[in-house]
Amino acid sequence: MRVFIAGIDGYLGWPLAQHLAARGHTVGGVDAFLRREWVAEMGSHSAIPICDIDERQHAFREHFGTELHFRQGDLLDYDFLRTSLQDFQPDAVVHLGEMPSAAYSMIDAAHAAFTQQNNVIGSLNLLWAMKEACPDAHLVKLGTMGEYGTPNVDIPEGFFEVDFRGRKDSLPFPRQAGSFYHWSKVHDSNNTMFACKIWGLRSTDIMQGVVFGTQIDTMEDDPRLRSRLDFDQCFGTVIHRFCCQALIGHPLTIYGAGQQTRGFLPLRDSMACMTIAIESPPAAGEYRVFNQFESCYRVDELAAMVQAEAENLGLQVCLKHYGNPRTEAEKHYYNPDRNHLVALGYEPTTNIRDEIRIMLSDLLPHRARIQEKADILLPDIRWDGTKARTSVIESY
Ligand code: USQ
Repeated sequence: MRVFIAGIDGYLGWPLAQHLAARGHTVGGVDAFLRREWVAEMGSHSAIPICDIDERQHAFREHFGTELHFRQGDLLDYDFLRTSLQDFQPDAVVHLGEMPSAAYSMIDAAHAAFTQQNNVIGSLNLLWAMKEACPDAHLVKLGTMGEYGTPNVDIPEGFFEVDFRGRKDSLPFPRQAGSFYHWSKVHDSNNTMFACKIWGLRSTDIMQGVVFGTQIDTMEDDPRLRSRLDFDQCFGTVIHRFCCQALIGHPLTIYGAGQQTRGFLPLRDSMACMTIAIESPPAAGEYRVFNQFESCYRVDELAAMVQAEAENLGLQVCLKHYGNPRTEAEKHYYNPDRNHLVALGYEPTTNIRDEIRIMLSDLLPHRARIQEKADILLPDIRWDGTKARTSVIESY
């Protein structure tokens, strides 16, 4: 198949390009390198050094014996996007080209507006560009489990049966997102569902949990094939931050009670799941939703697992509870379904402890890079709009 990846230079995009090429697909994509700029704006850098796109293309050719078709540009530039799709003629388009951080979207009015403009209008452009340039292609759209929030009932995959005043229907499950970023994904889902309905586009909307990990099999030990790994308060997700903190002797920053529960997924499983979606497209006009995660964990359980694995490496690790900069439920019910991918053949590949161990040993040589940025580890972006660095809560 010909697969076009929007956001091909990112944490997920770069390994996905490799994973698909290794399976014999032709891969192309676009990127405006904004992720590199946002992390720099946070005063940080990737813990794992990454190459520029020229070197990445070179390594790609060497390893997979084929070209990575790449163009630099922004999804907000409609003509660029439509022409890129027109020229590449994809069978599938994977949309990873959005601003992915909840915290970044909560900094101030400008960052909230940027997030929604970038994500919602970029995705809308992609829908129109696909309609005009490749209407039969399958859109694999990266959404987030965070669209659903943390309701006090089970979470189905996108839709649920409603029986109301004697009539029944299958309706979108209510969305209760927890940041302006997560709401941007809800708006995308609505627009995608509508485009499938009116134009006959086909789409898989992936509600993905928090992805973690440093490796997929194609990377072998070539540093040019490695993906980025962030640890700042915006672009570092919780397991990544805990692993980086453990390596430099910083307390693991559990926000609040630490009983917040989320779905988590190793990077290699994320690749496998997106590939399953790509290789089993829906019918024209169909909009389907996959919940994509391996297992659910509480934040304090993750901290304990990182601590145990780091101590096996001879490191001393302490866990601390900090005032939660976010407005979120710290103790809640969480029971999402994930049956659609399993029905199509998804089998979890690794266990989380093994993956944490691999991450720690991959990050170990880069301790100095993490240490260099140790002063940006404690968050100061708060959901209430104020800005003050959080501190330890002794009462937990
Ligand atoms: N957390 C801590 N300490 C930290 C960092 C985070 O306790 O140092 C807690 C947060 O309060 C939250 C949980 O860990 O309860 C997860 O936070 P996160 O930053 O790892 O993930 P989140 O903000 O939810 O966003 C990430 C990705 C986003 C994706 C989402 C999937 O950045 O792109 O959409 O995970 S999900 O969480 O299922 O919505």
